[in-house]
Amino acid sequence: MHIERLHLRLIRLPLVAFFETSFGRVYDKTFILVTLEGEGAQGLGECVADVDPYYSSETNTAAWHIIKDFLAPLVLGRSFRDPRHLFPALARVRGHNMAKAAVEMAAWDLAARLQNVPLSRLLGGTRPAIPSGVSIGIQDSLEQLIAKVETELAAGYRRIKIKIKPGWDVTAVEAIRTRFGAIPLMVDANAAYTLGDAAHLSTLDRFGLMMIEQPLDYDDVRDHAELQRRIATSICLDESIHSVRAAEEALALDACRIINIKPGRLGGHRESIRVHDLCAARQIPVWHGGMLESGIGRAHNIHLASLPNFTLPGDIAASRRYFSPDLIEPPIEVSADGLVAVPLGPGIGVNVDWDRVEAATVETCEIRA
Ligand code: NPQ
Ligand code: MG
Repeated sequence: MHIERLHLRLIRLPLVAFFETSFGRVYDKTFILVTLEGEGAQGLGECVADVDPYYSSETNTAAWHIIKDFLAPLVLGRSFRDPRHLFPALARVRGHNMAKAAVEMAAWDLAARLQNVPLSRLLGGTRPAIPSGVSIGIQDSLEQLIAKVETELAAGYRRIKIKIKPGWDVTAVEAIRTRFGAIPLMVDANAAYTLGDAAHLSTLDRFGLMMIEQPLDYDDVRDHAELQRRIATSICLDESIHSVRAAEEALALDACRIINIKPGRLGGHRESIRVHDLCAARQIPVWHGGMLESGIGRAHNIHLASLPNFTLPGDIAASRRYFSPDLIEPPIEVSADGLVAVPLGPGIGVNVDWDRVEAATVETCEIRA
């Protein structure tokens, strides 16, 4: 695959409802869409960096600079026999995994289109549909939270995740258990606690949660290992798993029993597959996280989540939970039994509505070999 042109678009889309985590509330989503062109075809990648460096250190402004000034020169005018060769070709640039992932994933889409196969085939996907869960943000009241859970269960989603923070944790979980009983339920703290909160976090043990996601600091492994020794609920790591090596260290230290895979955080599909395979070899289940992606990034996630060790329902829900309309037509839907079908067309296999993309674009940049 010869890469001849790279195009960047900064896109802003309103969210259908605000989304609040322990690090803040957002009303819209701004992201970079990367197009790679070569041999008469195009591949698309969506950068999951945010406006603010609050989930991770990466931002859209930083990613734009890194892609334009450092990653583009490493791929333009070059030929790659296999999209697996992209990530190593970007290794001179330290960090910036979300910027790298956007370029790497566009190359995977381009490779799959050139071979006229669905992306899942190239990635090693084995399942025609994936189990879907939802991530419900912090609400203004317990009544609103209960109403949201009710809506999502009725839609068929296979597990509920709620965002927690100090002051919105035990009471929220208790309210859900009281109203809905033994539904598949988990919590995500986005690093809002410290090891000093271990006794408090252990009070969640009585609720039989599937897991608690990233309770401690965003780059911590050691304290999570200590916390896992002190609580019964399984820890799942998200933010801390930024590389294959970080995953190896977390598993070696028993810092978690489950891992959340996000290709943006790991540098793309190749590194995600490596973490997937590492976990499979150690009987550690994985699931696919979400970053409020548009239908383009969401489609990439669906293809990746079709690999066999993504056994737990992921944060990959229907388009309509986030964007109305989405950038793709038809949008991604969930079936009444909580499954999302893996697209069958070439590449990511979704149909982009370019008029909507144009209307939502606030800045562009084109670079040629
Ligand atoms: C998580 N996502 O698992 C993330 C956090 C998150 C669906 O829970 C803009 C960019 C907004 C990135 C909101 C879900 C975001 C974001 C939440 C990431 O921790
Ligand atoms: Mg998370």
